[in-house]
Amino acid sequence: MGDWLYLIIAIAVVGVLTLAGLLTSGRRRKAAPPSAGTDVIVPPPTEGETATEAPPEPAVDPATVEAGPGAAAPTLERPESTSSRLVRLRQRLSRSQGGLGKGLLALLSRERLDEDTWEAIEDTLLTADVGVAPTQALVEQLRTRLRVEGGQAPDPRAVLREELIELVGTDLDRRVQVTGADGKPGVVLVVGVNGAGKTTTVGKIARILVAEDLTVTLGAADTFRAAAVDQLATWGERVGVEVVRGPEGGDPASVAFEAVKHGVDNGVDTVLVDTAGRLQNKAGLMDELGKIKRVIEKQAEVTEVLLVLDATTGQNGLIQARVFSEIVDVTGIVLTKLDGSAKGGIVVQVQRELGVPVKLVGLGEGADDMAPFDAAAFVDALLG
Ligand SMILES: Nc1nc2c(ncn2[C@@H]2O[C@H](COP(=O)(O)OP(=O)(O)OP(=O)(O)O)[C@@H](O)[C@H]2O)c(=O)[nH]1
Ligand SMILES: [Mg+2]
Repeated sequence: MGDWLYLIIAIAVVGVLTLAGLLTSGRRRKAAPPSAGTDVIVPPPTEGETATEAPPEPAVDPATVEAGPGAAAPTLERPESTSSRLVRLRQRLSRSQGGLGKGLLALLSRERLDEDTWEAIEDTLLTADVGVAPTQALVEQLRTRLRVEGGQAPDPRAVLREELIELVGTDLDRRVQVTGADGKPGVVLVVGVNGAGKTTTVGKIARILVAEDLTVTLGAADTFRAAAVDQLATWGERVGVEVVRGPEGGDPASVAFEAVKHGVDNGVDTVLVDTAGRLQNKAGLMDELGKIKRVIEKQAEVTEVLLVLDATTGQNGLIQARVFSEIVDVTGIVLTKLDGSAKGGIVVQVQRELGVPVKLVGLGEGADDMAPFDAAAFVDALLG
């Protein structure tokens, strides 16, 4: 009798476990699309490969496409929709940059715009990193337009808004080129100095693209630190995006090459390539960046080179910008950490310096805290 009881209990336990297993794997299948959330491991380069710019061989073998931890993630996150993100981030921009706008407005609204007041306006602009030449040009414009010549006094707010929008620029193409031609993916290369926010930017852009129903592959071409690859992999896993990675200390150009090859072979819309942080004065590392771009272009055109600049670094950011643009032909700027800096004027300076538009702004550490840059929206946030 006792034996029977044990047998029945054993059968019941096995039955429940099997059922539970079926349910969880069923849920997993539903949560992760077949190609999503996997890591693609680039085989270590063969001898001598790093020294040449020949496309790394062999191509990713299907056997090396492993199910990464992402495949086991029970649910994928749904990135925030564009409309709700923009409303939220405009408020945040207002919070960090509002002081500048309000300060200027208060000065311009004084009864008498005397020399002291104009000087204070100039100081306010310079403090916000607008830069000397743009500040002088703006003050000159404001002086002319706000001069009371009989009749009615012009509205300082309207004039300031117009002039600021003009200064930030409305005729620049700020779209990020994320799709390619001839059925190939768009390739976005993300570069910048250490800690500027590159990996975060890659992750945030991936989420924006996923929210827009584009397919994405990430290339972890920061091979210096294992942690860097894991950081990117986590971003990918959360939204079911594949990450192509290489061995630690491996050749970043081969990882970039394999990522783009993987994107081409699988017909994805966009390949985003994260790179290691590098100081602009380290020639070897800067050369490596040039190589990464050239090697990618054996597979597909690099449609966008985004330079990530930390808005809190001020003038130093401008020096970086100049050197990076000489090496890789920067096509757009991502200004990060604007939430932690009142110096939004850097937008004006860096665009002048490079002749390249600010295309995206980072406004927080949250996963969806990135917005496309728009001159009018920026100025409106400034003026509150
Ligand atoms: N507040 C704020 N923090 C940000 C923003 N963007 C990035 N960060 C933070 O900045 C830190 C560095 O970001 P990473 O993306 O790791 O920077 P990185 O350029 O990839 O760094 P390296 O790979 O080490 O060169 C992280 O703590 C991010 O959360 C932003 O827009 N606002
Ligand atoms: Mg990084």
